[in-house]
Amino acid sequence: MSNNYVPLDVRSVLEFAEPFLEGQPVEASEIGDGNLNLVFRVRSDRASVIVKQALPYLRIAGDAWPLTRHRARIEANAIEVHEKLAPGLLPRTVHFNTAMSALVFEDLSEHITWREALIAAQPVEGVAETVGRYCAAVILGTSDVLLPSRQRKVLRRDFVYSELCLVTEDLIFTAPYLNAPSNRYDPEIADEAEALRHDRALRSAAAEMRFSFKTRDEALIHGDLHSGSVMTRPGDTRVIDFEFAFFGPFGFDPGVLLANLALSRLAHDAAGNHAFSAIVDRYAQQYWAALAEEIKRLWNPSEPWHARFLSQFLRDASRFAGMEMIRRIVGLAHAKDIDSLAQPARAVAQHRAIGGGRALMLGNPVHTFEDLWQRAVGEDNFA
Ligand code: SR1
Ligand code: MG
Repeated sequence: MSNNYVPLDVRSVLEFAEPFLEGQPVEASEIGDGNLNLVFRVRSDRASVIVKQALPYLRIAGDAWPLTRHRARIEANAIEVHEKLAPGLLPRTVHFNTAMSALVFEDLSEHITWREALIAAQPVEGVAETVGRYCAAVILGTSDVLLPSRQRKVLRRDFVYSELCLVTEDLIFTAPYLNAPSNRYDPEIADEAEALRHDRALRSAAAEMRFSFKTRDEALIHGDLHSGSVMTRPGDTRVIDFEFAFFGPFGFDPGVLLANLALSRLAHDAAGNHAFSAIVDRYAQQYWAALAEEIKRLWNPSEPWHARFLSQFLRDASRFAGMEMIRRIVGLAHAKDIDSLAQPARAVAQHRAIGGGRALMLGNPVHTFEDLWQRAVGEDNFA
């Protein structure tokens, strides 16, 4: 990696973005969520672009958690693969600068993240189905189901098990079940958070899922497909943020996505916004139905393995969903959907999320999407 790297700021990014912008850059603002990277919007009087730059540390944890900037290269490589399989569903990449670990993208200035729309109870039609089709296309299209073995093995070599995979391993599968310094939780649920560490069945399920995450290199997955990794406006939805991409298990992306929808649903329930809860239920159902439908469309529907493949996929997704729900309550990175609630609603939603996560991880295998969803958001789960 080149030594010519310097972190950009709102002044230096003007010069950096100039070649990619119609007109003279006049203004830049930092718009990132603060977890990992610097993200700037740079404007001229006629146009705007987004510049995303990797920092040499995990921003949310401060410079005490160093990370290489290689994730920018992983993101650029994954975008290349995923946009061929799901054309039009990613932002257009304008440029990748290796030395600066920076990507320049088209500015989706009229879009907001799906998480923001969910928090604001703003319905956006079509988003769930689009994300379902995206998942089916990239999961099947980079797996041995559709990609010829030799091509797949060549592609596999470009995606190492990266440092960000280690971050996921730690934050999702390990830290919530230990007294880890990175954990964060409200005092109102401290007893429940601490009980996770003494729950042998749950710790064993988490260890098993961590092993799956590390060893099942089934498809080139997104690796961090929560509702903040989706940008939407009426009629147009795009998937963003590919730095966590790696060859991993089929069920991980759908599990993470469904978990984040479940957390939104629990937040709206706790706030008494039942009309929007019903909309989130519909999104979750539409997401899974679109994914299953697209799998059928892409794969020979008379393939005898098809039905068993889908059931196994759903079971896999349900267990990863359980892990994601728990870590977004007691781990380092929380779901704003729930954290933005005032008490006591926040603790109610957190309690139900831990219960939903446990039910998904410890219950009998789910058979239908409805089983999965009922466990994730049901009122009668144990916590
Ligand atoms: C790396 S910081 C914490 C979280 O933010 C990312 O979006 C991933 O979800 C990660 O676990
Ligand atoms: Mg992200």
